[in-house]
Amino acid sequence: MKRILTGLQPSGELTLGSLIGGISGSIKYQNEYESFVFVPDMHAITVEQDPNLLKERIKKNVALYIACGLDPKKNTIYIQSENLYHANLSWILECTTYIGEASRMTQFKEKSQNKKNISVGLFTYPILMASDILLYDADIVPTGIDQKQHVELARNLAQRFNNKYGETFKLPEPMIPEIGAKIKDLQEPTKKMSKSSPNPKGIIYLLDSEEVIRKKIMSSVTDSEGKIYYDVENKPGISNLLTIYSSLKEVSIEETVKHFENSNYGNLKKEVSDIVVEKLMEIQKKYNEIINSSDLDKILDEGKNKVNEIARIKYEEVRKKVGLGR
Ligand code: ATP
Ligand code: LTN
Repeated sequence: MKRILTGLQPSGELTLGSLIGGISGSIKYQNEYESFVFVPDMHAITVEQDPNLLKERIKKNVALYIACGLDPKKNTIYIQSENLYHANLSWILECTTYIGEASRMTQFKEKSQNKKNISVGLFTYPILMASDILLYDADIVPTGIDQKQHVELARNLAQRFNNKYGETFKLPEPMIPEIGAKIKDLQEPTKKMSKSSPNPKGIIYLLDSEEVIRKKIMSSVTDSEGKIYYDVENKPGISNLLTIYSSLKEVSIEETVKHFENSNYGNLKKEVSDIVVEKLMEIQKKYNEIINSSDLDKILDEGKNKVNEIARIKYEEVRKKVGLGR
């Protein structure tokens, strides 16, 4: 069975975008593949974090993923920093990476723009990500389009290492979702709905109350044309609402547009609010059960023990090939 692996950063409160574009990939394929899902908490500290908040969010996010439908029986769920081999392999891969290729990572350029005191970790973070992937011989890595270049780097590093030291790593493939690839901010619908964005009015958090969800959707930015059709360029607000509806109802955009053909913006917003509320209330109910039970620690301990053993074997093979130690 092929192995699928993804990491979801605990860098903020999870949003409707994280659900539709992020975690849904692993949920969709959990029956077809052997699935590994982890919290890359070491990636989170490449930028400033409040230690208490970070700790709280790590468990909260795992509980939310499970509440969203990630089945702990079908997925190995773990926390990156609870497995020391990620950082160890990352060092060996850093020594395999050229400064030139690391400097081409567009996400670093974006994230470091107009910022002071940028950490070296933010620069080398794609190499740690390569380690996350290569340690487990992942075949497929589902991520957003923004992460594709990093998966390609992992592939190149694996190839380079294999050429030099003999067959060691599997070459991973990125997998980018088509529909719902980008859920946009409700106030600025040309921008991604981002959990790290400063304006909460445009973002639906998975733990928002019903009242807040309805308020945010009813006051979302649209346009003055009054007609409902899908056109991301010219009607970003309406198209975003249609995408949210279509993703949560699991119907095509064409069917969604047809459903709202003779409707008005008020009605569209009301129906989108209804479906978002229905989904999120269901998720919140499950979340409250999970976060208050001891199951979560059990799941994370099992995940930790399993991946430590897999990673140990891979790391020892690599260490030996490179000539480290006695
Ligand atoms: P953010 O920029 O919101 O802080 P991120 O994309 O950097 O989030 P993650 O939460 O780790 O970080 O992303 C998990 C996955 O969810 C990624 O594959 C990402 O592309 C996807 N994702 C996040 N937000 C959205 C969105 N609004 N629409 C679609 N996919 C998204
Ligand atoms: N860089 C990713 C999170 C991430 C990841 C990974 C995803 C860290 N390691 C390994 C897939 C595989 C992000 O910022 N979304």
